[in-house]
Amino acid sequence: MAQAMKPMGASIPRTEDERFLTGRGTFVANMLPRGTVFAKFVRSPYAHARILGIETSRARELPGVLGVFTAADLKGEIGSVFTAWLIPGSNLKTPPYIPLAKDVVRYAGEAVAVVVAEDPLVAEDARDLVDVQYDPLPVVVNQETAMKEGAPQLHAEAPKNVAFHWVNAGVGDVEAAFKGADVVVSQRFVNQRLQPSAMEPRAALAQYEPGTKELTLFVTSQNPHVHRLVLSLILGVPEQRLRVIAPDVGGGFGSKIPVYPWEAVVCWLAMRLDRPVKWVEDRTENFLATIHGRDQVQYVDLAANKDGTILGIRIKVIANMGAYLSTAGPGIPTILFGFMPGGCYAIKAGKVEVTGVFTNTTPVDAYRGAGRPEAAFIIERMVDILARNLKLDPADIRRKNFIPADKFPYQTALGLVYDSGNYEGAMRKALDIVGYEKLRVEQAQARKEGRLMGIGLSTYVEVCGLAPSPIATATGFQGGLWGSSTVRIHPTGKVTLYTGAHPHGQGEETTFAQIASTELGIPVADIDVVHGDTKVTPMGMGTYGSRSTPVEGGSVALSARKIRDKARKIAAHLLEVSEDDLEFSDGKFTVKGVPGKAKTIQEIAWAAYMATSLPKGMEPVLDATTFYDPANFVFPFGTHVCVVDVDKETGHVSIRRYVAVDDVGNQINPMIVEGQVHGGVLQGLAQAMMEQAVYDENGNLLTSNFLEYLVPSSLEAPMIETASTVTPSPHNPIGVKGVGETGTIASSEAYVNAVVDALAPHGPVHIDMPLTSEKVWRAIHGKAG
Ligand code: MCN
Repeated sequence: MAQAMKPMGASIPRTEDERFLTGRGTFVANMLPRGTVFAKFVRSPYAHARILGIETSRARELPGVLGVFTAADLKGEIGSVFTAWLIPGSNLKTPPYIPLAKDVVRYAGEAVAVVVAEDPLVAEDARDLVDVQYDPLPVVVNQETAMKEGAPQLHAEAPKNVAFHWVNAGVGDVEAAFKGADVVVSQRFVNQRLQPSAMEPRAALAQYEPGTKELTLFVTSQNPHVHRLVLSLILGVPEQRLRVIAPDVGGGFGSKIPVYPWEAVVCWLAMRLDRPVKWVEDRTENFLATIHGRDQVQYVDLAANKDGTILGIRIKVIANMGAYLSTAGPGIPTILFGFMPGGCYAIKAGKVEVTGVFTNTTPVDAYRGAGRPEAAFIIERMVDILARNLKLDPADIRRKNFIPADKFPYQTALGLVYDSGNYEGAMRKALDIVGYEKLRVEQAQARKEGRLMGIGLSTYVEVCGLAPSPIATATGFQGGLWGSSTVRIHPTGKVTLYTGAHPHGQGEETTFAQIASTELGIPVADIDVVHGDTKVTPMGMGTYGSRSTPVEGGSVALSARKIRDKARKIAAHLLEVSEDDLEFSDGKFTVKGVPGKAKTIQEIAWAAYMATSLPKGMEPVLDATTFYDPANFVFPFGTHVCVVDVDKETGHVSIRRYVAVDDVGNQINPMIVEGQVHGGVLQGLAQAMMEQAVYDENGNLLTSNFLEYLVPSSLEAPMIETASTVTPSPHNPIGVKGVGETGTIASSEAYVNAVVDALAPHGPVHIDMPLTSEKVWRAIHGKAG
């Protein structure tokens, strides 16, 4: 296919899809080095219990079993995994999370032993022969109950199970705002627990080379360099001898950010047994022992004047952290949540208080949006509740309170500086597309006829592009958050681009090539993007928080520009003109006003490697590396509109229209952007419609398979109409904002607003997610839920 001259902005098909669609991807589960043996973990069926003894002899005796190991065998050779987000001023408690539980288990699914066998099925049989004697302890799964006097205690160092208490007092006087208000509306929300359901569960394969003393771990990771750093610390393996490779990874949605203790165990086993050791979890193990997301109880007050001007917001959150703190766990309900509940509005004062609580449940960490969906949900629901209270139109009240487009950069009451935005522009476009005025007329008619039709708006703003390091470390994050890249032009003019990102479905093998291609004029087809191998890529922080494009992609543009600058010098030297006489376009330096006098970037690459005639003192080759720490986050925004019809008799909700207008700054590949919006919207709708992790009072996860834990299929997916506005970010060299989470952040509240609007004026002010038909039916018929 002919190269589009400006690849940035073109909907080029994803280059990585050929191998994915033809079954040629390389996933850990499919790897089988010679001599591989298989690990299976024995996991506790109890949510809270003392371990009285572990009898392993029957398992050991099974032919083909190489060993059964417990905490006693590890003898402290593997340290605890630790949380990497030590929130300052929060009195954070960090009880140890040891790889194999020793005395007490604290959630159903915690590992107590590991079995290794020549065959995976033998390993499973042996796992079932390990006899663990438990003495069950009282269990608590709900975070509000866990804080009550007399509740079961998980960790001695955390009285009342409080893991931390964090306050964002904001920059305005919130109490004064509430005192001066005409109206205060208040609401309790439950943002339910979700189970990330990536297509590929977790897997790890470790291989040790005694000759070089190098340990290689193939693992389903979103951030292989972070895995290497943490594993080297807890295993004591020197970092330079630990190679982490995250090959193709089948989705993560945040759940493959954390370093899990069992990945360390697999490494230890490979060294101990001197055999490649592989562990692949099945879906039930995935649901029990891979992190969960969300799980907040939120108490919110919003103060306003009679005309709808919002004055202040006050929020108290009780966040369920699960039994232990996962890698980014404490940062989600605090740093990623607690600065955003002011949304798109010029609110003068706000305060957010968060208590993180230990319970006998799977640890909670980042799940697509991670804190920001919980924040957007609050403000967008509260604005609708206020509109209903004041009998104002939901679009009008939003318009009235939007931060005006000419007020950016904008300092918010909760302490962030938004980069750029035009909230009213995005809303106008969405309302035009959906035909808002007409829909309201139709709704009035429907109400007269006794039909339930609802229109829900969500005008969201998100913080993403996770960086910059000084801010990240000031919030207690134990690491810099910058982007990295190496762009290497080979003598033949072909390019290898190494990135610190680790795409696992997002498409950066295509979009990063588009960035480099735009800067260098080299066709996308000549640029290969390499990621995921700590031995060959520059140290990088990975893919999450919709950071790859603004941060890692920003670094790609800067590396390519360094090369272009060097190439310009070589071109001037070879053409015997000054650099100012040169123009660069479509991969060619031409001398202004002298047709035909030119050098292509490929010719310059050759010359740079031959090194026979380079400017005095210049190093050979065209190769540049950049570590890029941007000045600030980026803030994508938009308006989503959901239109629903609700069946009075059954409570069934049908989505009639779903319109998403998103502004992610400049778009590198609009087709990929649209794909991300589609996936994200469906993930947010899934939370609103059906997804929910359910524990019984004994801490058993009732939703431990896909029959019980419902994820949407194409049958539940509505037609999603997408459009965009473009407000570039000034915070990175390519003017981009992230898109990977926008859909999830915007869509749950658009749906809930629509359903609650359909039930108004007689229905309740709020229904907690998921809005199952039963709950909606009960709301219509005035029955308690
Ligand atoms: N893009 C673009 N123009 C922009 C912004 C982004 O063309 N202005 C393109 C990017 O170059 C990239 C894609 O859109 O190809 C997403 O980029 P970005 O917004 O930077 O997000 P990340 O790559 O950092 O991905 C993380 C984000 C998150 S946080 C979750 S969770 C998530 C998501 O991406 N998990 C996913 N999307 C996912 N998609 C798949 N298939 N699988 C997952 O696990």
